Amino acid sequence: MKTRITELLGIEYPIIQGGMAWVAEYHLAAAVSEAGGLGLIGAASAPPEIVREQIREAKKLTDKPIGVNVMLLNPNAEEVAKVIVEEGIKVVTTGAGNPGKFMELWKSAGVKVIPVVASVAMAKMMERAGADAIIAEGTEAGGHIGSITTMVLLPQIVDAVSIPVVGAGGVADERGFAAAMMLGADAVQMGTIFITAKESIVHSNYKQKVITAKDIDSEVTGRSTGHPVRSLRNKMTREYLKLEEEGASFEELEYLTLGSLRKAVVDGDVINGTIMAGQIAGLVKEEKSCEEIIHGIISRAEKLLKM
Ligand code: TUI
Repeated sequence: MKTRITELLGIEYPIIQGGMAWVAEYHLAAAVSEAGGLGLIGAASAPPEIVREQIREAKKLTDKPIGVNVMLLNPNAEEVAKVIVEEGIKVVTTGAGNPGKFMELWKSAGVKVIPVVASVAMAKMMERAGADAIIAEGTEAGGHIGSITTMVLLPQIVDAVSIPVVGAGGVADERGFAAAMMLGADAVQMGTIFITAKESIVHSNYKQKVITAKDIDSEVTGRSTGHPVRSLRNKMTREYLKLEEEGASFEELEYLTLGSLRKAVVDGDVINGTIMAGQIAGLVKEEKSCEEIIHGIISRAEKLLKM
């Protein structure tokens, strides 16, 4: 399946893995790339030397292209940006902000830059700044989110820019994939389904929460802080929302969630930890390998799109 994105990135299938904090480490990234998609290491809040090590480990497992996701709220983002160039990474996705100040560094090193955006205005700004493609992420997505749905965001961004657009938020099977392509996307980005991948190192308690989640089981916390985050409902989200309702300060809320994603992903504490996932978790029913996920979606989507 050839699209502008498969051509741009030199990958077999137009499927990009989300840059999920703690989840997107080298085993998952390498497995997604080996299966023909684009695997990414999520730099999240990791120190630059950890990112370097993750890149090197991924390269031991695959010769195919892998990318790095830079989370722009990370105070180490600048050093991470340099590590990416030093380690010869050729594609970067960014999240939670404007990557403008790193554009020159990356472009002059031949790195393809694909910012995640949640609005048309940001998409246009990124195209002007030299982005090679855009990921349009709807509010259905897990983690840090914007406010409009993939269904309405994606076609509006497709019309507003001429670079390729990747659809994200709410995609976990061939129907979502085909729908995004019909809305004008040249690829999709998926996160939630890869949390449950066999190659994902996420704690089994977390995977089980995703697999057993229903359609209405996610909650958005942090609206009051300007950083809304979607995760599965548990004691943590209830406490957070109660504090927000009581008008708690930014510091108080930050303190509650300090290290909470790690707690869920690494320790399997799905009661006090943060279980970031998209609304599509309700559709994810079993653990599969990255190859089964990607090849299954592509082969079934090819039939749907030929109808
Ligand atoms: O970045 C994500 N998802 C994330 S980042 C993350 S780590 C985190 N944890 C707690 C609080 C905040 C972050 C967990 N999940 N997705 C990509 C994404 N980017 N979604 C929305 C945006 C976005 C939002 C605003 C991109 C640009 C933007 O521009 C605002 C500006 O700077 O003008």
